[in-house]
Amino acid sequence: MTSTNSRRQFFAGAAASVAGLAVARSALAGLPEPVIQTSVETAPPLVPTTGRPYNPVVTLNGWTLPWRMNDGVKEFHLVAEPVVREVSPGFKVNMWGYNGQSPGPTIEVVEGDRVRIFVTNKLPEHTTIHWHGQRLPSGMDGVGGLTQRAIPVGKTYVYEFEARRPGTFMYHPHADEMVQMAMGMMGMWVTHPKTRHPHISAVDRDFCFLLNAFDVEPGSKTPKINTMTDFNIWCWNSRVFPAIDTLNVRLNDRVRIRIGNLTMTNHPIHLHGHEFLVTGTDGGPTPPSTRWYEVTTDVAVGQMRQIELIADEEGDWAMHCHKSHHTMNAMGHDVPTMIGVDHRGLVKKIQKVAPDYMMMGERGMADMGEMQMAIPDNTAPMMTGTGQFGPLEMGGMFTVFKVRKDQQPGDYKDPGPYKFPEGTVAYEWNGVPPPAPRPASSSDTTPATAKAIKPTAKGMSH
Ligand SMILES: [Cu+2]
Repeated sequence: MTSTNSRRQFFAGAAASVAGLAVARSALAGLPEPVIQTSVETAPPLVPTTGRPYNPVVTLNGWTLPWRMNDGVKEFHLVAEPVVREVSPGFKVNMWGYNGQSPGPTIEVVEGDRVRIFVTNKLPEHTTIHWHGQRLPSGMDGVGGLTQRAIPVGKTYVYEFEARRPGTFMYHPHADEMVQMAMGMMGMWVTHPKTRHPHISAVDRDFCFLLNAFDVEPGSKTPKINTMTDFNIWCWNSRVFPAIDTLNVRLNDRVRIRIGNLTMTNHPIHLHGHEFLVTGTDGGPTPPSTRWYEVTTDVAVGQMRQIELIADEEGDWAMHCHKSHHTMNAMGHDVPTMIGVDHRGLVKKIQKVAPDYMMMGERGMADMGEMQMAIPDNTAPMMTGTGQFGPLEMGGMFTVFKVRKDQQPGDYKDPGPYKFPEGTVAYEWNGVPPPAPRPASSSDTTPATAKAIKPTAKGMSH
């Protein structure tokens, strides 16, 4: 640890001796050049050119942070800073993140790698980074006040440890945590096994993403940071459907999907058309004897889940959080249920006072997906997305797992809508209905009745 301590003193000294912009330059001299990325596209896997080889992951609507090798140590440079994230086209949110984005870049290393991470704080307040799930010296755990002094504004601190066990991890601040996570500060970390691991299979595609949530009032640009549970923007990597990229794979690929949850509630993640095994948790790869097949796995707050499957059914398969209000974008929750309400005549009366008034919801909410209602600037429609058969009426934590025969290995491009083979799509039935079977003895066709309790001027009476 002596090298870390002397470095820290060096940076503190350099920053104290020079003023203004020169401070930053001087303090950053000798650091790995920070790599900044602002594109919302899913970056192709970063194949390692230095260090030990591994099979890289693909971060949905994200990217992997390049590093430099310095005397056998992998050096990364994370810059904590305000960023603007396009959550979906036409909806940009002022967030805090790392290296130009929220979430920050994925960090990929190999089990046994010595890792040195420089963290420069360009936020308006102090921060730290906690390396969620890692085995490391206590002083590198990044808990402000407990294991280190928080990184002051404008300063660079160094974290240095060995990536001791393979698995899926996350990173996030442990200083003013509620605010900094509500603003989008988080990232993924993948430690690949150094050799064939008995509980880690080689896969053809390896995806990762974080579940995160924001509370952004429609029409505004900055998340409300004091929200406890009632968030309204449910994201995968700070994107919402249909702006979340699809997971595109080749028929019969073995696919791994790594999911971390840094929201304030759990998310049952559900995949259509395939069964999967949970092959890893926060604690690393699970022993095969403990695995069972599922189609939904609950990812609780602060947890990571790694699922694996053989993509052996061609098609467009929905993949989403099974809490149906998490597959919606910003919506008002204080709206009364209108199903079954006879409002004929009422709308005209209201429109005399408020000419733009529309009545919705009396037949369900599907109208929301069909009509292009005017919405405030800078927000995402509540139910949106269009497929080859019409509106999907989705939003938030939803995307499509696309399995295609002709998706080339290494090709992650969206192949477009699935071409359904003739005669394999649910169809309208136009025949003559057969007589409905009825029990021979029953002749009573009177509908059931219910007694209503009506309020009177005096109170309730029958
Ligand atoms: Cu959810």
